[in-house]
Amino acid sequence: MDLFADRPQTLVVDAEGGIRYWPAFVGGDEAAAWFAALRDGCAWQHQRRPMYDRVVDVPRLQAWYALDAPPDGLPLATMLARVQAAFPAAYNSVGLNLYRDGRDSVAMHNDKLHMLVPGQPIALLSLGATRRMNIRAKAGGRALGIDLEPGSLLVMSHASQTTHEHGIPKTSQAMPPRMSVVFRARPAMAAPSRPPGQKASEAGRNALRRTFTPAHTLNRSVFPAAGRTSGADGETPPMHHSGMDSTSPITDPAARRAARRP
Ligand SMILES: O=C(O)CCC(=O)C(=O)O
Ligand SMILES: [Mn+2]
Repeated sequence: MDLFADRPQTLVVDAEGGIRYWPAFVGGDEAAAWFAALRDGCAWQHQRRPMYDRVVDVPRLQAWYALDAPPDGLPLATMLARVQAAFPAAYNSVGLNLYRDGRDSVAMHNDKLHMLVPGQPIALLSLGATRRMNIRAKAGGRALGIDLEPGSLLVMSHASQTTHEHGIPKTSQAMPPRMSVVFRARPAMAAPSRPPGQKASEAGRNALRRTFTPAHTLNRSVFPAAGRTSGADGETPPMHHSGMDSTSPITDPAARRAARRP
């Protein structure tokens, strides 16, 4: 039995709370129910973005919602209330990542600072399969590997995004789907907007659907494995897109290798 499962463990220390990991933040049954509801109910998108001289598929599915207008039928409001109770903050946006199998990943990155309200944390709930996250100080040194269990919560300070990078590497192990549900406080100009006259709930449901390829059009199976390539990518707030890129290219050759399909 993990004696520390019911309270947060500090992984990185800084003046804003650093990076904390709470393994059993919610129970297994609840985590499984949330996973199924979000897997089946989210408007999953399969994004493509330029990288160097190519356009690559982002190797995971993504969905985004404004928290002032979460769509009906998803457990996002309940999840937000649980996160708020433990780590109160001005969360107004949620981004979801669906890793269909071990070939899906997110390259080492920090979340975009200009898309975050200073001082406000990022709260990341994990559901589905356990996947390893690497956390590495930008100053150098060994990466810390943390297995993100279903029902766990990882809370990263805004400050930690200036000092550390994080990523989910690919794995050759057989891997069922895994999801992360990431609550953030976005600056007002970055929050998803809705056209005049559109109801908030409708805007939340349709948030940015129009700008991205719906996952179901790729249609290989329920969660298509088609077209996944490696590459630098990271958190992507599509509500703010001049092109499609959201992270700086990875220049470290080791990190680039790590981002490739095994
Ligand atoms: O899926 C994860 O645990 C990491 C996701 C992430 O880093 C992001 O969305 O920015
Ligand atoms: Mn991130």
